[in-house]
Amino acid sequence: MQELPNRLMIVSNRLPISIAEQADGTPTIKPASGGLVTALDPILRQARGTWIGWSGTNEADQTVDQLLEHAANSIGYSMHAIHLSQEEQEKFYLGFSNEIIWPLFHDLQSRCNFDPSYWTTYEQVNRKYAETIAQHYRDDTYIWVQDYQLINVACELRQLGIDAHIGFFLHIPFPHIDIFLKLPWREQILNGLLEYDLLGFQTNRDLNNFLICVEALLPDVEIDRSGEYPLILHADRNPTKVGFFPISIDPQEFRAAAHTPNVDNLYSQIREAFSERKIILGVDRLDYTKGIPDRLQAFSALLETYPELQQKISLTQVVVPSREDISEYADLKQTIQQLVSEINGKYTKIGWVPIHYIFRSLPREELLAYYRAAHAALITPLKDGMNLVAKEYAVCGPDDGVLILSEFAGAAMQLSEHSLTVNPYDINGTAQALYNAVTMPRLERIEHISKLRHSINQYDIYWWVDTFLQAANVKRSGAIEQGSS
Ligand code: GDG
Repeated sequence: MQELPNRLMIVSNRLPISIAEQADGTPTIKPASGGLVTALDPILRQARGTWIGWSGTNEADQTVDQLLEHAANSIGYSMHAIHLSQEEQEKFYLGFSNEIIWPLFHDLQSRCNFDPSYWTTYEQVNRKYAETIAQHYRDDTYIWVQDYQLINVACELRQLGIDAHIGFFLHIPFPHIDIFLKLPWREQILNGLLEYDLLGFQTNRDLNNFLICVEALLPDVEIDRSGEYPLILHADRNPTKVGFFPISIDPQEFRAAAHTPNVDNLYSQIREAFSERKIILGVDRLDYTKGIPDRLQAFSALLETYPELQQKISLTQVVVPSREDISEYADLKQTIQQLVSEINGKYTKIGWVPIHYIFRSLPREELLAYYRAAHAALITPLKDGMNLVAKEYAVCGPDDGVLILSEFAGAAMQLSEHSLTVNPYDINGTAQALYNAVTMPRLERIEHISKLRHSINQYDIYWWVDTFLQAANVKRSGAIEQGSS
């Protein structure tokens, strides 16, 4: 029997760090926060872990390697940086990843730019990741690759002769076959995915879409559905196990962080500024998948249809800048700004502005204070892998808050029964859901939010990590169980 893995290596597009300057100007590494890092941190420490990803700096900047080496002791596991040239950042990250896979997998094929040179660079950069993995990998390492930028990593590793156990988790949706077929590199992408031993999707719908594509496009493979997880069998390589593993948050940590004296103070300031008005909250990265313009129009339709709500309700929309180097994103920013000013121009009255628009990343404490102050969260992506904001609001928001959620967010699979679900393309339907949210009896609201919390407590981020690693036959310590397939 071959030597079995007992180390864990996480591979993601970006390393979970940011580089900050100290008071004297020297650069230093700051570990990033966030659900994925928090959940993986203890496992990486136990399993002599390694994290591989792009540092976010330019190719020539070698100081990051030294900084990472020094930081390893305080972080508790090692990190290794991938260096990307300007051209690679443009064609791999902005190009293939974010002008092809991202829009296509979110059902927005008209936004794709199928530039053939993007694929070559995508392959080349995935090879770069594989080469770095190969340098730091040992026979007993389990390699867990994250997300759509790195689909081809297992394929590249196999070509380097690495016969490791490799898992992959797709954080974004997997599209319906009618959309997937448009991809000029559809066979390469499917074959690339089948080089993994375990593939994880966010929802059952994504998993089924994937299986349908495999059956239609790769007639030589067979799917065995007899076990807990479907197995894709190939003639000439290891079987691929597939499953869905909805990602989540650490609800205890969020609740505690939302109730510190600093957040209490910010919360009071927000409540005072809005006096008795109800706050509806939207929080998104700047992205055309998030449905922000449609949402603004729905809010406008609410004010038009129910004028009695004017001056009694406000929308606070936080938009975090993202990918502005891509023209689609720069255009979206303009569209949002224009809609906000049109709606505010039309409805503002003395002492009341209908939309409070925040275009920047808020400090976490302020975001949590907004969650607590919001009567309802309006989360209406056109399509979303999961949407963690929905879970964060349900946990941190008021005990009688309301979640309004797009039926096309992965989170709806778990949370739709106790939220008001909407078709985000239906402006009047979303306006009606908003009306229902502000008029819903308090007891009903309390009951719904407590059921949402119960579900999120049960299926938290630790459940996600455990379930994936169990499916991979990896124990929490990182060791692959003896005798497992
Ligand atoms: C991808 C998939 C999937 C937002 N604004 C601020 C801020 N945030 C934080 C939120 C939340 C995170 O950013 C956003 O997570 P989402 O899940 O909503 O969306 P994506 O970034 O698109 O993530 C998605 C996810 O991967 C995980 O698998 O759910 O479907 O697209 O945690 O709290 N944080 C701070 N200030 C802000 O202004 N500090």
